[in-house]
Amino acid sequence: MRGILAALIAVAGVIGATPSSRAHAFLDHASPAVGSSVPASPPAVALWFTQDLEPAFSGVMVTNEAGQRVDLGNAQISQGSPAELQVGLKPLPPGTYLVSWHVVSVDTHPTEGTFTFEIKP
Ligand SMILES: [Cu+2]
Repeated sequence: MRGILAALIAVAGVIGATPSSRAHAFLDHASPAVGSSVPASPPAVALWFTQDLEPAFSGVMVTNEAGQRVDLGNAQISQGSPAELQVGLKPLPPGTYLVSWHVVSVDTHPTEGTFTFEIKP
């Protein structure tokens, strides 16, 4: 038992010493900000992740309350900013919008999530 415990502590020590090797691409922040209200239709949604992204397997979609897509379908990793994903938006009326993202980080780990923002009336 004591041997197993020692081994576990040794493994934990190795993992703790190399945090970058176990990091995945999680959403760091976004514009419009997660859960925020904005006064006018933004031209695009931008998402910044905690790790660089694999362009071929990363995307983002924006839908309105009726579930209809309102983005321009042009999601792309920003040039010179490999941890930033952007997608253009149609001119939008006031309402609540759902941003759904899925990305694969350069360490090949997939992550996904959603958040909403509101355009005020
Ligand atoms: Cu990872």
